[in-house]
Amino acid sequence: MKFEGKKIGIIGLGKSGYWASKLAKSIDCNVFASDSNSNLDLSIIDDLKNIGVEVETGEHSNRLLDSDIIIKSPGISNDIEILKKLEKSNTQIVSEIEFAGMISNVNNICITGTNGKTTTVSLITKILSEELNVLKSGNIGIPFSQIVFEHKLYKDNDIDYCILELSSFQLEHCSHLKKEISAFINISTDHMDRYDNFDDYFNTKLKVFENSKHCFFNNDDKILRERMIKSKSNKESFSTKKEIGNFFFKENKIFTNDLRLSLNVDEISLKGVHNISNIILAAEVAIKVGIKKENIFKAIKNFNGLEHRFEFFKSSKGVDYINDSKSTNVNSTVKALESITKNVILILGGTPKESNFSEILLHKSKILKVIVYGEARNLIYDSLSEEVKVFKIEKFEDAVHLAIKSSMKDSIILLSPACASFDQFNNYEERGYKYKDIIERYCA
Ligand code: UMA
Repeated sequence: MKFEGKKIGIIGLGKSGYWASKLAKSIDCNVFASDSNSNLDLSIIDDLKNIGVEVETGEHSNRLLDSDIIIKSPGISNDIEILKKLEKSNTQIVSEIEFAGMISNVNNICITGTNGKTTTVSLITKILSEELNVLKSGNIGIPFSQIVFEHKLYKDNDIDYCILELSSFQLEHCSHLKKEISAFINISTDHMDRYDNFDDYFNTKLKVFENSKHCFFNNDDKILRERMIKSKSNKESFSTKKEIGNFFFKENKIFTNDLRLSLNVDEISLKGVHNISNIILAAEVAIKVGIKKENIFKAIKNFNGLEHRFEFFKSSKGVDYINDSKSTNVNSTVKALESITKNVILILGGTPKESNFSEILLHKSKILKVIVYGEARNLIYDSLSEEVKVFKIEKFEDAVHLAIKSSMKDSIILLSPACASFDQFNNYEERGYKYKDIIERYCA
């Protein structure tokens, strides 16, 4: 598509809208960017105005209706008034990812799923970097438009692959993005405030497979497996079991199927049984692009895992501390519990995204006590208190102090909140840092 001279309307001026504006301007489009917030950071507005982008804040005016193409930021719901008007007038609406993909000429590897996307994308990036020139981008926190703009991915370039983490939000209004490889790593309920029902959420994620040469789904995920079989999909699957793919997991080791190489999980810093599946997918993707098996295992061994994701960060006086603040849904907390055998003091709470927490009780035998905090505390108390000891606390800090006070030798304090952080923090990172700070001070 020829973009030069086109009128581009951008909705939302967070990271995605800012970089999409810069990218659109760099290819000589007329750019009008609009954000409903009237208190945006002035340096962002000045920066865009200086390169000739027109900016409005505090509303989405009808001026957007005069656009040839609209680029929508992922966090913006499709229900807002201006988007309804734009749809009525048949204006083309694309996601920021779709827009950057229309301009770039790089090969994409796209990963979606409910939990573990960022870890998997980071691990794939690490493994492929052994032999290739790759970049990571997307929901991981680096807009695709930024990568395309900064590395001029529309001209000749030396980038072999861009590894994109795609959220369901980013897959909306995204139907043409070309992919060399795509993978759907798991599915459980999330973002029900945005979608009408689970199927709506699932089908949006399924779009990851559109325009993709190789498609992988996780055969060990019951829902994914059943739905793929039903749809008679001819997609490839990956699994921790021997019958499928090039790698398998047995007796604490990851093996190549020819049994030539193996890697003991105790040698890997990335912890958690749920991550075995992510490691195997990363290895399958690496095989597909021709990375040597020796280099795959070397990179897995050297990968340190990510902060706030099942992060074992401290061991002191016989107590282990795990920061899993990124766990913002019930399924993710259940996965964390699967990786621990006993004596857990579990901190749950924050802003609830679901109403039923009872799946956590699958692991009740490992739980010494649960401490619930914040907005979700009554909801979680009602779900769990008949079967495990639950203590209700309002403030996060007090909940962490209570967990410390209740601990004894051999206990594990696990922050895996199963809720968003927004009632008491700006984001899950802030919550994770607060947790680590309280514990570091206590242990000092
Ligand atoms: N805004 C409007 N109109 C509205 C609503 C909001 O103009 O009606 C404006 C806000 O004032 C704000 C901007 O839109 O200035 C925010 O846009 P955004 O929410 O899309 O945020 P970005 O900064 O562009 O970040 C987005 C992703 N955010 C969301 O999907 C909510 C980031 O994922 C992603 O890292 C980034 O693009 C780069 O690709 C974050 C996230 O929470 C980490 N993702 C969800 C998740 O992981 O669960 C999906």
